[in-house]
Amino acid sequence: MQVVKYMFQPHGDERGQLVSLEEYTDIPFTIKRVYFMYDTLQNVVRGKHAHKNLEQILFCVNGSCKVSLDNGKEKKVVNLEKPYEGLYIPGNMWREMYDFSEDAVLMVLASEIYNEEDYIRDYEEFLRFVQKE
Ligand code: T46
Repeated sequence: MQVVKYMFQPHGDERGQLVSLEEYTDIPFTIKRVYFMYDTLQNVVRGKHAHKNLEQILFCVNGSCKVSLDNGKEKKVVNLEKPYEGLYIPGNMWREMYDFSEDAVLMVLASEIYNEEDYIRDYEEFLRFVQKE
C-alpha cells in the first residue's frame, strides 16, 4: 500500500512560517469543505470508518497524532507531527486517528461536502465493499 504524505514548503522568514495550499497546484482535488478537531482526549480513537468516494488531506497543524490506514489488505500507521505535512487519504480506506497530543489540532481538507451516505462505519461491510471493487 502506497501512503502519500505531502511535505509542503513553508514560506519562512524572520517573522515565522506560513504554509499556503492551493487547489490543483498543491491539493489534487477541489476543496469543498474544511473541518478541524481539537481538545481530543488522549485515549480517544476517532474515525473508525471508511469513505466510498471522499478524498481528503489531513494536517496536524498543531501538536501531533497518529493515523492508521487500512485498505482491507494492508495496514500502515502514519505520524503527523509537523504542520506542513499533509496525509492524503483516498476513498475506500479505513482510517483511525489516535494518540492525539493535548494541543493537537487536526485540520482536514475534503473533496466533497458532508454526506453521511458516503460513510462505511462497519468494518465487515468495508471489507465486503473493497473486495467488490
Ligand atoms: C474523516 C475523519 C478524518 C459534521 O456535521 N460535518 C462534517 O463535515 C464532519 C466531518 C462531521 N460533522 C459532524 C458529524 C458528527 O456528529 O461532527 C460530528 C463528529 O464527526 P465524526 O464522528 O464523523 O468525526 P471523526 O473524527 O470520527 O471523523 C472525521 C470525519 O467525519 C471523517 O470524514 O475521514 O474525520
